[in-house]
Amino acid sequence: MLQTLASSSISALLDSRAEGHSLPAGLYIREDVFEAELEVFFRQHWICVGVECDVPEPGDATVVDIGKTSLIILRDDEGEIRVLHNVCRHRGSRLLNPGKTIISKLVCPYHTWTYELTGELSFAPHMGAGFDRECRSLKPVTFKSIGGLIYVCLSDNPPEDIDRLEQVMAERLAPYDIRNAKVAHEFDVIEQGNWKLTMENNRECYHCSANHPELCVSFVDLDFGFDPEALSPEDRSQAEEHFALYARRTEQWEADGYPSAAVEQLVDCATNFRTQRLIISGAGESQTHDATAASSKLLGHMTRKDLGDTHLWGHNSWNHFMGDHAVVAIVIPLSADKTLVRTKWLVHKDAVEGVDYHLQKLTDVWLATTDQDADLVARSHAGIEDPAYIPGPYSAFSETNLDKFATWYIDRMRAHGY
Ligand code: 3BY
Ligand code: FES
Ligand code: FE
Repeated sequence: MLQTLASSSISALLDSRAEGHSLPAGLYIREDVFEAELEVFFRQHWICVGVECDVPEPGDATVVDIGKTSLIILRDDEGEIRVLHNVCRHRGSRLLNPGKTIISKLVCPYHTWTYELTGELSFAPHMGAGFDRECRSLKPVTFKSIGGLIYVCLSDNPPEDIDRLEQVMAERLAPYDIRNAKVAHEFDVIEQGNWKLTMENNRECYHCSANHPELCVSFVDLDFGFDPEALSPEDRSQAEEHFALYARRTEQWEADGYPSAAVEQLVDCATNFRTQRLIISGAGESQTHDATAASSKLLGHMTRKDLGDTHLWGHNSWNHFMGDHAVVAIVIPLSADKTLVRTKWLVHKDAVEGVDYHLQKLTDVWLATTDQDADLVARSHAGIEDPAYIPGPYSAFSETNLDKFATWYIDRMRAHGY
């Protein structure tokens, strides 16, 4: 009963989670839990909200909404990225609507207060002689661009352990030059499920062979638990084979100057991430229907197609950086049972559609995968809403990262007073 009862405290729900098991239902379905999570995980932690190449030219702007907060990401006249709150300093009106636009100044539709692309207020009619424009700039948002991925933190005390992510990924992402890539395609889906189910689903490939025929052409599962005690003899020998293969490929890539070994910060931390250069199966080049590159112009300064897939997760994103293109997925919770998953496909900025790449080959694997995952998340959420749901055990073979996610989730809720 405790798992759903509206009267039990969030703290009691957190207490009731059994180690090695999925979370109690209330943590996935209750609106009060959802509101608490928006504050803890989407304001007090760093979140990924976009890529620099969403706004490639001065005057390009895009609006991203997270809960009641609306952010303007833009490129100013000097070519610098700015992230500003989408709240007029007069009486609070929204300045821009959601989505992408091109602007020379930010003009509030209400009473035409006008801001430069830096956020400075340059025009405010009829405000009288004593009015000080200088203290009415748009509020800036704390952000970092890590290799072209834009992370924001809405807290006054952003967690400092984003430094490790920055230090590791700046080097790993440099050859892909994501800052100067082009967004070839973007696709939004609203999954009918809780954001944690979206993230859990992404952190395992236990479901892949039964659900992702297109992705399985190129994707090799990455999460094989390696606690020999916990594994059956069959799983143990499969895990040993997997680790041996990874050890060989990783050693070769690293000898060639491409950092590849797994780096993870998944528990006992605020900023949750994991990266590893993954092996691509079959033709080995890219996540396409036949595992060959979709774009003949490689990303950034890449000269090889055989460098696998630099994989990166955060708690609201997952990314795959391959020789010819990258897939960036950003997760924004909308309500306890609705989650926006925004997927972007990036190619070299000079790659021409129809010449260097075809949109269908570029996007079809992840469009299919995204659709399949949306269905799985909806099924999972619906089952968890059923009073018959009881948290079930994670596989020690292929779901160890889910257990780490649940542990991190509970620790972070506790760290923020729950
Ligand atoms: O991290 C990813 O994007 C993959 C794809 C399928 C499941 N997941 C591990
Ligand atoms: Fe923006 Fe008045 S609310 S100008
Ligand atoms: Fe999936």
